[in-house]
Amino acid sequence: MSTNTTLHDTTDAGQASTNGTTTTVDVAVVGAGFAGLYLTHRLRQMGISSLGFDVADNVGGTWYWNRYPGARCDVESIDYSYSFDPELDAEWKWSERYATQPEILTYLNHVADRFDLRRNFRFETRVEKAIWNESSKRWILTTSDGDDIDCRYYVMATGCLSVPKQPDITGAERFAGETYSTGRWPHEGVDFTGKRVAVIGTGSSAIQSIPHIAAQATELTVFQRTPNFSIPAHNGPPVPDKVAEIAADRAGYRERARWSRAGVPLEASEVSALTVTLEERNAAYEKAWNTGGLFSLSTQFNDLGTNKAANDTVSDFIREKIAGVVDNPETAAKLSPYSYPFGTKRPCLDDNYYAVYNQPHVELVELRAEPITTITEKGVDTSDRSVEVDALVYATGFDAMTGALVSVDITGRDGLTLAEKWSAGPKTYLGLTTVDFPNLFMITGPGSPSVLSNMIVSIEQHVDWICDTLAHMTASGFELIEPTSAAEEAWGLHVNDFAGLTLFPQANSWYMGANVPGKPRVFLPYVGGVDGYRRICDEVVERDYLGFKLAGDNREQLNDGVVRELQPDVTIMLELIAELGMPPLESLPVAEARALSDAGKDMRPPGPDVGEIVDGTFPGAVGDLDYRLYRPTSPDQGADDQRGIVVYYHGGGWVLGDATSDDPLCRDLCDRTGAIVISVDYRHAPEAVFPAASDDALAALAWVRANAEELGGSADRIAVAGWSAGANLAAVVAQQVRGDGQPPLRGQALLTPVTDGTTVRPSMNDNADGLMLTKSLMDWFWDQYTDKAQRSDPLVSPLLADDLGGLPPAVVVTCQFDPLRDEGNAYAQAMAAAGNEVEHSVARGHIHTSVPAVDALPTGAVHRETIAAALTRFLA
Ligand code: N01
Repeated sequence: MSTNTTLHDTTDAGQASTNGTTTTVDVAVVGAGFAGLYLTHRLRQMGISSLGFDVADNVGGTWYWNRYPGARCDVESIDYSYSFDPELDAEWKWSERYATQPEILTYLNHVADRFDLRRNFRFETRVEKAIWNESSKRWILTTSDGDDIDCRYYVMATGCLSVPKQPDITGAERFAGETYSTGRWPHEGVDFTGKRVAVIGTGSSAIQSIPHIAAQATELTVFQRTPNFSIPAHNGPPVPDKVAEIAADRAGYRERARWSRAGVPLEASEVSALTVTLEERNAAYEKAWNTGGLFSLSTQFNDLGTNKAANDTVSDFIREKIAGVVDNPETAAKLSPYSYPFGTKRPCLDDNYYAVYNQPHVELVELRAEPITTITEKGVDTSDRSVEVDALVYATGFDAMTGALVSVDITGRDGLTLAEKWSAGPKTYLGLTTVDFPNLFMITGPGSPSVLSNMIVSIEQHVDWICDTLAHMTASGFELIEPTSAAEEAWGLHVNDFAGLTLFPQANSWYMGANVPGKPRVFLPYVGGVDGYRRICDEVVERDYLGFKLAGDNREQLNDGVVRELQPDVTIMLELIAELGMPPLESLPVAEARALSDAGKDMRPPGPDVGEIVDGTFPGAVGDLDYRLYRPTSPDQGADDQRGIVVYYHGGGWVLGDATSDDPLCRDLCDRTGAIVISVDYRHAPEAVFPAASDDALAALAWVRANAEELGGSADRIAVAGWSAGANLAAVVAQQVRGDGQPPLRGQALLTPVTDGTTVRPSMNDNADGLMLTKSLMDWFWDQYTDKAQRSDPLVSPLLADDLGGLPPAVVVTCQFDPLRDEGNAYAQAMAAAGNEVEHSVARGHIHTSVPAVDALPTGAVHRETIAAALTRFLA
């Protein structure tokens, strides 16, 4: 076969051609584990030639190497198996709920035999280097046997936990006894009978192997740096109910797994752990504990992964279990994790792990109290003692997710190496591809659900996506694919934004790269779920490879763009609201629109507690109006012991809402600033049209100024604030009271303000639909409140005032996907240009209604803090 092998070379499907020391092939694959085997099978089915490489002498990947005693899968084997071939799936019977390593390896060998996959692999061969050749548009790989591989596509199917972490302990090389690493266990096994053994590490590998080592060794010393949460596996035969469920509808079960959150069909709770009684909670945990399994405890409530207080309840439950099993209370305390929330480091599944410490020949050394000073010829020295041993077992984990990818010296375009590109953390598009490395694919790479999911489901999804992409490219005359920088950058932000919604970043885990000294601390997997992620990958294809450049001899396609730009919690909220199927407000009579808008108040979180809430009335421009005052609990920061006051105007397009409608936001502002917040009502349109609202807004300020001391605040320290139409009123008031002889306003805080009734700016059309505040709703608000002729009046369009000088300092927050974004931005810029002090930020990924959604949308908090910090400064 010549170098111009085509993708549809079905006559020689799956075969590479060799010429001297260069082998030419369409796809080179590194790794003969679950991913490499399935990829090879699919490529052969498609008639695409492939050649795989593995350092091992046979298939198996991570299951080839991890042969330590007790090694098992921690996802039930029925789930942790291929689904691509229904006959294979139906025929294979697992003997245990959690298969042992030998059984999983037997399964992979069976798959390799059944589909005759080994002939596409070179074993005992390491890919050492890979260099992109820009002129031939091909990868050139150098292998340990001296051959070069010339390939169009290069796929790293190298697994996420395949490169053991080097022992980073002083003196490791000095030890004269037997040394083992759980991740590279001898094939012939190890007999510890009659030996003194040390195990360093207490992750999954240690927790699985320790009971087995203890059963043989005369003395076992376990060196623990961080205790782990471990759950009983309750291993046994496969769970009969589950076996029956799958047998009844195998295809349906597998499909549910593909569209589940973790790659395993599970019932998700919709209940917060904090809304049930202690008894109900513990009954749920007890049942889960007795069921066993990785997901049993974590799925009992919906907020264990996102709310620390909720998480404390399950963490306490496990700590009590540990105390109940381990006889010595001091040892139990050492085994109890406190430094991170449950689930933020991968929990372990065990078989009588904690009970091992009741055996007299097993000792736990807590390294936080007595660190290892050095390994010696005879054993381990800590700050307090020397422990002599015959054998030393390193169960110290892996350079996870990126280690295997950068262990090959991969050089992309312009001499850039992958290690250099990722020196501050991995950058990928979808965890599948990376800019400047065309035609390189990663299976379950960083930025994909990978290790947070059932790996087999995620592997199959990636292999299918890659193969379908190759088929599309061939059919369309493309032979080069590479993500765009914008798509990659935005994907990184999205992955990070999602992780930030969870407790994961609170742990120093291998998920964060924190277990390897010097590795950047970045959350590596994608936490948005197998289902959400699959939807995104499918959408990228449906939108014609959004975020990718494709090229062939005669054509090019650049479809730059970002697949997920909204903050993940905003997306979830929009999906939930869409499910409610509410009519557009502007399609309703005003009274019904108000009723519908008010109904939402009961569904939202209440916001933080404040010291005191007082409801009352004040004289508006033509009659009494309501106010609600929020008094903080925090001590006053003011020099004269009187608090600053924020006069707050609610949102609602001059039509909806009242003094209580932004209650959570007012509580939040009060709590964050320590100021008194007074939410004042104003008359609404269409009953009271322009300029009724701004007249009342001015009257409210006058009343607060006149009664500041009585209200507990200072007339010298007043700021105005508002959201949306309320921010419009705050801006108007700030202009109107310039130089009125009263103490000047200390500041103005404008959240997504309406500023200009005459101009349609790009954001009004870009964000016209579907994001809560729509263009048609905004038009409706304007029509209720003003005649078209009135809309250039600065009393409703503050941006159009002739003079913007001499205004109080301002903080302006606008939202990226808000129809009002550009007029808010323009007002901030115009105020700054007129010489005012202005702090302006654009809330990335937010919509008009998301920043006020206190406690419902955690990603809005940072922007509320921006406003609160500015107000605090203004009022100081
Ligand atoms: O590795 P780990 P693992 N001095 O990183 C400690 C999968 N897996 O091989 O936490 C002293 O979890 C380290 O301490 P600390 C599974 O996803 C699955 O056990 O960094 N101690 C930790 O205690 C799992 O999560 C299965 O403070 C040192 C331990 O070594 C992942 O693989 C079975 C140290 C490493 O724990 C990794 O598990 C096995 C030092 N210098 C693995 N360096 C199943 O399917 C590290 N440690 C069941």
